[in-house]
Amino acid sequence: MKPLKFHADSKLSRRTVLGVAVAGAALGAGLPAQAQSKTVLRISTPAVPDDWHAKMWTVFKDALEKSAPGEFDVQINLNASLFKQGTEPAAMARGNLEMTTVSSQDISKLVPEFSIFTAGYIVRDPAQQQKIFNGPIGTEMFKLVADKMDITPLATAYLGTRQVNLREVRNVKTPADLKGVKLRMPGSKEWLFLGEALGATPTPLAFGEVYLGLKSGTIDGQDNPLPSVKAAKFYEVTKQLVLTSHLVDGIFISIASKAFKALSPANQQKVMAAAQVAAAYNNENRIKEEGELVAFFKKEGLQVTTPDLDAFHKTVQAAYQNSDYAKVWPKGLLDRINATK
Ligand code: KDO
Repeated sequence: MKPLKFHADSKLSRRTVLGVAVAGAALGAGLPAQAQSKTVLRISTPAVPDDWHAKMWTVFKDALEKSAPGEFDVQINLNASLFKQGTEPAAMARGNLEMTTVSSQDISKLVPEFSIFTAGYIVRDPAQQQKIFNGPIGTEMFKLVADKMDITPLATAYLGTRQVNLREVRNVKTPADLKGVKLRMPGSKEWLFLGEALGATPTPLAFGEVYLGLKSGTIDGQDNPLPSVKAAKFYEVTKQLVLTSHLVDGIFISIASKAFKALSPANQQKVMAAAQVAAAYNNENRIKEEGELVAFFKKEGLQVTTPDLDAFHKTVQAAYQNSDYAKVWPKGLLDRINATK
């Protein structure tokens, strides 16, 4: 057997690689034919186990097992244990990963037109988000993704509406009040620009390092939707939530196009249907929980404040309109998004 090589930028552990080798040896040792022909779908996500977009992968796996019994081996890797946050699309392109949820920010690196969905205060609410991505705009934008990234988006999951979450209580009415605040953002320029547009000093950090960053004080705050603030326990190490509602965030359940094309048309349909069931499960639970969490955080002792939303809208929107991002937004797309009701 050839020695196994570790890929420089993957987080594949020795244990995982050896696991594959052992499984291979076991197959050779005579497992039933059906087990040998299972299609492996490796999933990697930074989501923590308690968050809805982590749990939705089990819903995906169960749905697929029901519609195509014994045909798929769905391997769910949470907490960025297989690939680092943001490196999943590259891993998919190399054939080292089959599925993930891709963010608009990660898509924008290769499809700059998509950056319209990274801008604050563009998408209004989760219902509009579903209409946008399940309608003609989604079809056009997902075609760009498939053409330029070799990945196929299957369903749109609502990640939630992002809010600012601070270590120490601060009087935040307008973006000017966030001046000098080291606000953790995920580590790409699209995310950092959002932090800057909010008036803060954006500081890049992977999701898995945020809890400790807040605890130790290397960052002053972070932004995430309320269900993630709960699931990742950020409320334990912060004192305030500022309800800026600056980004109605979405992530796209996606599969590497090569892996998708290798499936029979019937199984393509089943994978797509399972992704949609998973997204619906996430969306329903997340929307419900978002409505309940302010009470929970108050009970936990956090101050929950609402800033001057008009001031935030104006400042953030102006920052994007005057940026290079807006220059590559397809002509008329903003109007079409606004007209989606
Ligand atoms: C985050 O790092 O703040 C973020 O919310 C960004 C999202 O695109 C997504 O990667 C998410 O983290 C993870 O799934 C963890 O919830």
